[in-house]
Amino acid sequence: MQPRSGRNLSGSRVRVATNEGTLMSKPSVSIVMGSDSDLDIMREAAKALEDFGVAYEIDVTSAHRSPERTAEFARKAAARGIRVIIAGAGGAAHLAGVIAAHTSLPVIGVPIPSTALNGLDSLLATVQMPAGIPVATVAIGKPGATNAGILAAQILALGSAALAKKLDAHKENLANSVEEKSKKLKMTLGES
Ligand code: RP5
Repeated sequence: MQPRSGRNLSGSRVRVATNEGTLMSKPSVSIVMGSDSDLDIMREAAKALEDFGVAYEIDVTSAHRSPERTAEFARKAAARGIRVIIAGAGGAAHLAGVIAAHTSLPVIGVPIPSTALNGLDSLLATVQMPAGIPVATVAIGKPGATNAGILAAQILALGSAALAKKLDAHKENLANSVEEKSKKLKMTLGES
């Protein structure tokens, strides 16, 4: 894998692991969030992409506070080589939906639990899209952000056998970890 560099939210350069394939040689996933206060959760999507060697970019844009910036980002993303967009927002979470309205790229929405309603508001705002403009909405918070990263990798894997292989290995690792837990549990309970 070739390490590449990108920029994090504070503008510092970060190293991003990439694959040899064309799809992975420059950021093919864009992670955006409504506020820098969402970063703690959205970082999990970035980590998942790093685990699979998928290059990504990450930034802040808001459906409400910077509507022009958000629309421009969405309209230009495909031409820049982005293949999947992951959008996280909290509260009246319209970011993923607004982005989906301006692009035909697949958009994955991550509901952020950032208000007194603990993410139920964000979940409903993100998932309840009108027919015609899909947003693939994942679970609230960190598990959802992780799954957003994995789902983005799965979409890209349709065109990359190497990435598909990594995703298969991921599933095997999960199954193995359950076997380990089962053995441990039985030992704890004195059954083996
Ligand atoms: C949303 O409002 C953001 O996605 C964030 O989850 C929430 C709070 O934003 P800040 O007030 O912390 O900037 O638009």
